[in-house]
Amino acid sequence: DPYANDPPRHPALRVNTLKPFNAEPPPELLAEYFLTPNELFFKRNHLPVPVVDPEAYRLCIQSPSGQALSFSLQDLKQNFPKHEVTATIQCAGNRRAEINAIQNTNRLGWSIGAISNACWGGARLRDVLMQAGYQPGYEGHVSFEGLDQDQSGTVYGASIPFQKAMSPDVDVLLAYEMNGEELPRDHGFPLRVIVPGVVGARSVKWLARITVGPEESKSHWQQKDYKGFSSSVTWETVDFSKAPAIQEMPIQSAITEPSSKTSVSPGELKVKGYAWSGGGQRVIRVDVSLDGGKNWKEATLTGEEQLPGQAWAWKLWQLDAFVPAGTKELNIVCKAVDTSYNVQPERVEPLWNILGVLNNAWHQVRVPVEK
Ligand code: MTE
Ligand code: MO
Repeated sequence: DPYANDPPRHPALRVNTLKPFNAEPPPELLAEYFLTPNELFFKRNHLPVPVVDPEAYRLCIQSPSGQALSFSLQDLKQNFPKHEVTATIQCAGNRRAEINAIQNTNRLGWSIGAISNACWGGARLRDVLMQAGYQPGYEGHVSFEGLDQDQSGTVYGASIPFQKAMSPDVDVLLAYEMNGEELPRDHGFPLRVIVPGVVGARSVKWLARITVGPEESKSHWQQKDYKGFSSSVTWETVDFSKAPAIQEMPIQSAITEPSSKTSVSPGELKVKGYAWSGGGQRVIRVDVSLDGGKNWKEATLTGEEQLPGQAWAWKLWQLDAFVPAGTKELNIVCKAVDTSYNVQPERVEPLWNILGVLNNAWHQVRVPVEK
């Protein structure tokens, strides 16, 4: 069993698949913490978790002249300033369950928990690339390879534009810490990439190798997955070369409380959730409706203040609502707005796509009201 060495996991996680391990925290725990505790942070693995000896570990980087450079963990911790960034990671498949309910994509049916937030600590990728001899001002891509592999030896890989990797404003990290602790095995021990504001798939875990070149990563996950298509595109007609790889993600929000599995009583009601936007765009407002979108109220946002264009972390939100006696059912809806006034689309149906990615429709929770 290639998964025999996977680490132990928290029992509260809702498991999507065991091998590879894919699991999300239940909604009511998700919005309890601005920084998601490491053991509750969602886990998205395509392959078995590799066993890595931190002493023997080396990060390989190809220099501009083609020389193979290698860095130990010690090098990365001692020779580069430690930088901390609070950043939310969201999987492109977050909320795929709502897409699957329209027509099954036969891919992981994530609910609203394929998203979590942490404070990451590590060396800036920019500093390491400069040390390796790279200078800003090149149009290519930075490709990452993981140490996780399938039985044929295929490793996980992804890439980001070189400009993003080198940007002093984007805070791309080679992280060895998560919420002040050593990076857990499920999250990439001993070293992972964190690309703030960008789809989770690019934040490569168990980082083995970095290469710089004119092309994007040749990996399946860069070329044949994590791309967005029109609803009309089928597996017979799809042309993967036609769509760009997802990088920054669109404005998103969801209701974590009350859950659709409960009922509520008339009187005071707390509605809670999260909101986040890609590319460092700040969430400026979350609107909440209890009647399916006829009447709206503004929620109160909480979270860390981050610089404009560097709002990498989600906001948690809360609305203190009142449910009048005699109400039969609540149809709670939320939608967020970011600093560019990007808003979430109302309906999920037009967002349906073969990969089941990028669902950011208004989130809806229906709950019965007790007498
Ligand atoms: N990196 C490696 N090496 N292997 C993987 O399977 N999954 C990616 C990304 N990095 C993955 C990876 C995907 S699709 C996501 S959404 C994030 O890791 C999830 O990060 P997490 O498990 O720390 O939440
Ligand atoms: Mo993902």
